[in-house]
Amino acid sequence: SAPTIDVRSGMDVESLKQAITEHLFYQQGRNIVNTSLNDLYMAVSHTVHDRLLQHEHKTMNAVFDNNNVRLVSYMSAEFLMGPQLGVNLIDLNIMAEMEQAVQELGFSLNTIMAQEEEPGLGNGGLGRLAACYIDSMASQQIPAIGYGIRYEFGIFDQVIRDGWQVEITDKWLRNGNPWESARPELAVNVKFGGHTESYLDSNEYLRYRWKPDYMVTGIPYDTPIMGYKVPSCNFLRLWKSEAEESFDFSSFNQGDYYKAVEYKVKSENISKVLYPNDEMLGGKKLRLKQQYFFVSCSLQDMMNIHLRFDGKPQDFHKRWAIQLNDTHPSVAVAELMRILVDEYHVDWDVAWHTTCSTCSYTNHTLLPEALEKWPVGLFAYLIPRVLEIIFEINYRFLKEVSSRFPGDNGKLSRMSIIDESGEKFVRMANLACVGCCAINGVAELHTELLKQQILHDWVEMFPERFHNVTNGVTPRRFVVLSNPGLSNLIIESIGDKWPGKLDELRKLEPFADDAAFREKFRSVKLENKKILAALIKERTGVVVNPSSMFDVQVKRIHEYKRQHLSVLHIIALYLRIKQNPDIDIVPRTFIFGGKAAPGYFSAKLIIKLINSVGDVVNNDPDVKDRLKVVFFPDFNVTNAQLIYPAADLSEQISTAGKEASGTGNMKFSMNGALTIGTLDGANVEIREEVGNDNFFLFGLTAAQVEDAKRNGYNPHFIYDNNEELRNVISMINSGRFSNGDTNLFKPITDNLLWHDPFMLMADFSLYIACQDLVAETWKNTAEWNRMAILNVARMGKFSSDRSIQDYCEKIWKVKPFNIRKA
Ligand code: 26R
Repeated sequence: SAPTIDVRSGMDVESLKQAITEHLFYQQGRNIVNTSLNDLYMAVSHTVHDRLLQHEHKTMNAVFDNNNVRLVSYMSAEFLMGPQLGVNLIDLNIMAEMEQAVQELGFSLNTIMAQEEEPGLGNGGLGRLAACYIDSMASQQIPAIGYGIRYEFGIFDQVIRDGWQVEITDKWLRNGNPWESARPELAVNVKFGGHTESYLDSNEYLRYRWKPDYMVTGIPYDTPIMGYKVPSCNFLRLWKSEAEESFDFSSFNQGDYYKAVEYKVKSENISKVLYPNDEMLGGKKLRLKQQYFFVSCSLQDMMNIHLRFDGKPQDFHKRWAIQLNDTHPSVAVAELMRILVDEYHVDWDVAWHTTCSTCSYTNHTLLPEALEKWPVGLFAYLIPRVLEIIFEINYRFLKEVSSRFPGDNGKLSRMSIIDESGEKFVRMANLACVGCCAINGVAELHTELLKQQILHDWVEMFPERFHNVTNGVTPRRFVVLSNPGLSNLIIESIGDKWPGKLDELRKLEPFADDAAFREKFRSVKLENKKILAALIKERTGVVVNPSSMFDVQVKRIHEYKRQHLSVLHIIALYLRIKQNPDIDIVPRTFIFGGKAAPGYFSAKLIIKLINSVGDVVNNDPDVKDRLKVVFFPDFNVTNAQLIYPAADLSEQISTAGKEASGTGNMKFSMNGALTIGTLDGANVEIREEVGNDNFFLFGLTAAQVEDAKRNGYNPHFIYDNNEELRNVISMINSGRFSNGDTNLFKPITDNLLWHDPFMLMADFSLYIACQDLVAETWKNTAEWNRMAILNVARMGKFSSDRSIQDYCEKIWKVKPFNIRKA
């Protein structure tokens, strides 16, 4: 019988074709014979978006019909979403149908998907984690909203010119965004500047009100977030800032048109651009405005939702669990107090109980320079009422501290929300710790170090608040979508339940000993490497050999992550070849990728070093193509999806104790790369899971790093006593990689020899020895693939579904909400 075509919701090929054709005509004004690729991408995406909206609508109706659900609010200044079309097709389970529909229209789905400009609204790990978590919340049927900022410009695009990073503005919205819907009817206003006054209300209670200088309007833009093969669909709600319409300048400055335009520009600037991290933000007024803007918009929105359920303001915590993704949204603690106390006249103590019961805080870094603090003066100027509330919170809190720890003034000054050691600052982590019922680190080691180091006082005060939730990543995007070859091989062998239940991968273990399976596994990897090799050729001009070992380090460029340790290894190998051109050496392709913060000079110089070493090594005839060094430009989610599946070796070589968790480490391992790594972050748990024999471990432990520093670490002594290391450093200083310029890389080598805060010298020989073992192992193909298959089989723990279950049980106390049963 003929298919019944349902243009808006049909999932069969005919309906999809019809829907695409109609969107193409009525939305893009094109027909299939004269369409551009982008118009076609838009039409396909709108077709998918229609179907998502129906699920979103049903989910929200079911949730709003049920008075007892607790919703999760995941507040994050960053959501590094990556392209949307592919994952949505997987979640809706219509990849094959869409492939066919598009093919019958005369196009290829891969080409259409490649057209998408990803929303790069994050820097790296923290933002990508937020994206994995909203994916998993939907898949676990946890009713949740992701709240953040709709940056007009996301993380900059990176191009490489003459080996240096150049930053290009990310105009991700220029061709339109088919995934979002503006919801102007849900707009809210946010106050800035001005002063506060007290007054007596009708019951003669002393109250405070805030008379702002101006207000800014937040317009929400919603993007549906579909669960994997479940009917639930949540959404991401991002705020765009605009000028408040009713604000009447003429009443202040008669007809001052230019002043009014200036106000409009100032308002729109708030959501203009994402700040790169690793940059000192001390005086960045706009960044604090961004934080307060999106937090205030989100809390007002959440209160509106709560009131729609007929909730009382003081019962806010029964409706909402807020997760603060690092301290960036931690002003929420004070803003929620302001809303409850000033706007709904809830008693302070009741409001405080509500606030603390609502909020939880995740810490993502131990690096002291990333601990946010804002000058008190800036707070007073921008959000004066919020500062008063912080003072009141602090006053009451410090009384509690001094009664618990009488006479301990050190503790008092360390735990105070206000840093009074010099110029006064508001310490955002302290605000979060005071006002949150749960505090967590992102890997076991990280949580332990947090408790011993930066949050030690807080453990003594509130031991029950501390938890660990080890990070995870979504296998839908990072295996099913990125690596169809491997996915199909796994499905052939153990069925297709694993993407929603990653522990199922354990069933692959026996296949590690099956020579025929290993051969198929090897050939999938080889195909992935060929695809990447072609892309490398296209993007960098470098020709690489797909059968060489792909040794990959992709992540933000940072000294603590030690990309330059890998460079020292490359130079050591190069020297071995120069000293003995016929040496038997395992052919390797070193692939680097990652952005450096625009103001982080050393990180940018490391990029230049990688490219400079590549120029020499790749073109030296003595090397005979046995070593290649590639810097893959513009590492982002789209490129990442092509890189992880093609990796043989994953470099996770941060100084022990510095990487909070890492999540790239998980993505590599799930795709069958072996890891060379230190005992840092989640590496520790990955090794535990995959087995010590299937992980290349090297380097000092976090405790040894601390000891070495305490006992007067002397990098130059190590250098003096290691000939290979001396030769490597001399080669850099000789100008060999810099056309004879002996100064270019001096900042790097001098720092290593005289300071070396990240202990490269201490770990160098251990790393080289471990890399030699990697090479030996690679020579035994069967053994290598056996280990790689066991890595894939044992990664179940690192699905973000497991992380979300942990948050639900330990922290949010929420249960899955099955909309079919509701
Ligand atoms: C305050 C500003 C300077 C700033 C610094 C650092 C803003 C943002 C960051 C990014 C940090 C917090 C980050 O991305 N941390 C990473 O979080 C990941 C997810 O938990 C971890 O896997 C990763 O180890 C950690 O570096």
